[in-house]
Amino acid sequence: MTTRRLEQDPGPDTGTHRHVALTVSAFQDAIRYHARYSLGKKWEHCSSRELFMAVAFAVRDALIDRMLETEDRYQQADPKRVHYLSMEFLLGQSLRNNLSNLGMLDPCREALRTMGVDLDEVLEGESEAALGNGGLGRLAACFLDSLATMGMPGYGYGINYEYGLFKQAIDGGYQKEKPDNWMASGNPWQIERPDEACIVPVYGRVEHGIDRTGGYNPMWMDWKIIIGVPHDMPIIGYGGNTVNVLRLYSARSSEEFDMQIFNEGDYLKAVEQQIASETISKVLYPADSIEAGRELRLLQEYLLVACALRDIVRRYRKSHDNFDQFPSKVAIQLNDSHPALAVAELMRVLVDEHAQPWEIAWEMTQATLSYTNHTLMPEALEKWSVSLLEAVLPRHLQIIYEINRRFLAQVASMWPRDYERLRRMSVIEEGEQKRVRMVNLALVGSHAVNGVSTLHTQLVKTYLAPDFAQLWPERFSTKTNGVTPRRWLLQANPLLADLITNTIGSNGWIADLGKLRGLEPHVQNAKFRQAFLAVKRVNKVRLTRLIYDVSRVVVNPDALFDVHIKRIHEYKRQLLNVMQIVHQYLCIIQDGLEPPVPRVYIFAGKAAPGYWTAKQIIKLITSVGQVVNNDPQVKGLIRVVFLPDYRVSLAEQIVPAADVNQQISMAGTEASGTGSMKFAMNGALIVGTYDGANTEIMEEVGEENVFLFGLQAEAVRQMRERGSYHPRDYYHRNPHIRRVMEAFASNLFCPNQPGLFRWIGESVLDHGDPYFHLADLESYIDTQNRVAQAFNDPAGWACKAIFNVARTGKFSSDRAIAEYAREIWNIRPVL
Ligand code: 26Q
Repeated sequence: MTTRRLEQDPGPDTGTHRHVALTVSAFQDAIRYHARYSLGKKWEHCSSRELFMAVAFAVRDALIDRMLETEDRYQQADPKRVHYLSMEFLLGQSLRNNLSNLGMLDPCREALRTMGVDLDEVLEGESEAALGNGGLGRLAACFLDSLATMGMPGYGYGINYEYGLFKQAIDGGYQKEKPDNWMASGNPWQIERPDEACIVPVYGRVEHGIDRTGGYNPMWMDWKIIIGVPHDMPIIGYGGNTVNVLRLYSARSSEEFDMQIFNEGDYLKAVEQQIASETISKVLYPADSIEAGRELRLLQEYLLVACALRDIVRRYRKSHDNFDQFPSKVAIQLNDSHPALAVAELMRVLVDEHAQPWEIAWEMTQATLSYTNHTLMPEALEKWSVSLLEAVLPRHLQIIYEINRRFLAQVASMWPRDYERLRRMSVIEEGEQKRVRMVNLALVGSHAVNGVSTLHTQLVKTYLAPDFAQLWPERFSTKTNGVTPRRWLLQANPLLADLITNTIGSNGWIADLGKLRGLEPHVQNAKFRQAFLAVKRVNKVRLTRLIYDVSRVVVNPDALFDVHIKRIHEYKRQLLNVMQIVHQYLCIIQDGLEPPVPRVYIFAGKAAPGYWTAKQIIKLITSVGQVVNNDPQVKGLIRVVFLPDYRVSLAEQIVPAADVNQQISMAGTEASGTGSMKFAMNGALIVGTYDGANTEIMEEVGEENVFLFGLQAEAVRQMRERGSYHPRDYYHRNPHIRRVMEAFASNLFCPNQPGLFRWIGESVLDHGDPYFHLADLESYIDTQNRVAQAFNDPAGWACKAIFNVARTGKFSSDRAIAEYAREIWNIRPVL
């Protein structure tokens, strides 16, 4: 009966519609069809997972039509295209997003309902594409969404890891890692294209030949071969008019090459070789900072770069018979320095394979490439030993040396005899182990370099690459991160989305987030504030159930939900949060001081498997939770929960239910932070330091609607440089701080494992507290007290929360992509 209404549903109002949305009955037919002919079953006999596959196949058909239409449109217009190279794409689940962007969420729900099936259960049957560690990979996913939404010709290039980021279980309070075999039960979104496989030579040696004209003609010989097989994932924009492609490569062994070994009769060796090649795309590296330097990682990076560039050049050559227009048709964005080998590979392709003169090739390379920096932490900056590169990519090493020779000559001509400067700027780090600095390679090979927040860009220019910023000031810019409001507001928080649309009187905000400002006049309306708080309450009740299901802790949905979810890292200071919680706990049980509002502290996050301290922090959080949650003196005023297996879909459930979110990295360490933006859109207030994008969020939403505290980056740096930070001074001066530290030493939280948390005192008091916990603890405690006071006034709190929603337009990834498109890529929508 709803069919007729849905047939007339105009869908999202984003311009012209070339495609007709599936009606409810057409949807049912498509699901039955795919259950039968793609899965070989009657739909009535399908499990939730199988129904997910059937629905996904039905949706995929619609995506493919639009993908082919989009490519035709691009062929016609021959626009400049951007290619986003990233070792990580943290997509999460796709079905809800694809349905929503197609405008088919309601018809699909209705189709399934009449078949007696609940869409939400079907959605849960999808395994997540966790092809990333955190911020950097999720940013790439948001950017793909925005590119497609804005009708921009943009392609993602990445690795099709067979195993995504490990799954986290909590066992005895400790993290246990389990493999994430996410494609084991099939992946309906990927279209494998074996006919477009890319042959990638590695290892071997360079023969120094001379060509017919007497010129130098290096020959890369005796290489081994890896095959990169593309798997295309359609990326649909909001409204469904544009479907771009994310191309992920799987490593396969080369049968022809292995045939030689087969013919030589060494069958086992041939199979071994085959397995070794296929290992390359087996697993995502689970560390987001600790330097790896491993050969397998290098092969992964090269696989991505070689396949992507081959594809880009091939497509360009289809419609152009020389390279004159290459930089005006092709932009390539390097997501951090991980794909920086693209600098050497593009030079190799142009010079060795397409006989371009070095100077011309270099101009084109620089004009094509641009680089985004995501971190200042020295241990996260990739450097490859020259000896490893020489073995794996001998011709690339040669090219890197030549790039460096010419570059340093240029520097030397500007700053004669400034050998220190040459040493700092060189792509090659000298020392007992010579190493290639991937950041310097990316800087030298790009025409544009950007940081991901205003503060971060400033720090890149002053501390990470001051010499480069002096040499090429015009190349540096900031592109403050953003997140997609489709996934993080429209889909994650449908109740708030509906309230916003009804209040503003239009859903135009979905593709133009600045329109959320239209909420501001309604802040004074008590009815609206109540409706807003009611939505938040529903979301909190839902999270309350989830918390009980996964951790058996009962929490009060009327308590303040205080959320700290992100990778576990010392610089992100989950430990500072725990110190504050312990302080509150001791205030209750020792001083009889009760906080003005009950509070639930919610943590989630993964620790890199080799990061001892991060894993101890998880154990600390779970241990404090054990004691606090079971102490009758606390009377339920404090709850501490650690939700296992933090991932995109878990964030989608937590973010809409948060009252405040913790963004408390040591100032100067978090490049941007994007979680904060998702929270702000969902009406959660930031408790944060003057770091990353926090200051920019404050500037947008208003000082009175965030809680910022602590030392600023400049102060931290000075204290570090001068050696003037002495954590023991804070310990001796402040009895509260002393009491917290003594609690860790006293085995209060580890009665059965004495000494378990002694490392905290050792790190903080004996080893100088490298992340300045004690320096910020006092102002943090004050701030958290102010938060509790403010939460006690629901009307005042609702105003603050609503201003956060209304004023976060800037933090849409659409704005970020518009800036990249205009200022770096020079691309335009093709509508
Ligand atoms: C390096 C070497 C070997 C193996 C892995 C890596 C590696 C992998 C991932 C190094 C770093 C990463 C990820 C970094 C990251 O996520 N950075 C975050 O990027 C976000 C988007 O710009 C920012 O918001 C965060 O502040 C930043 O921490």
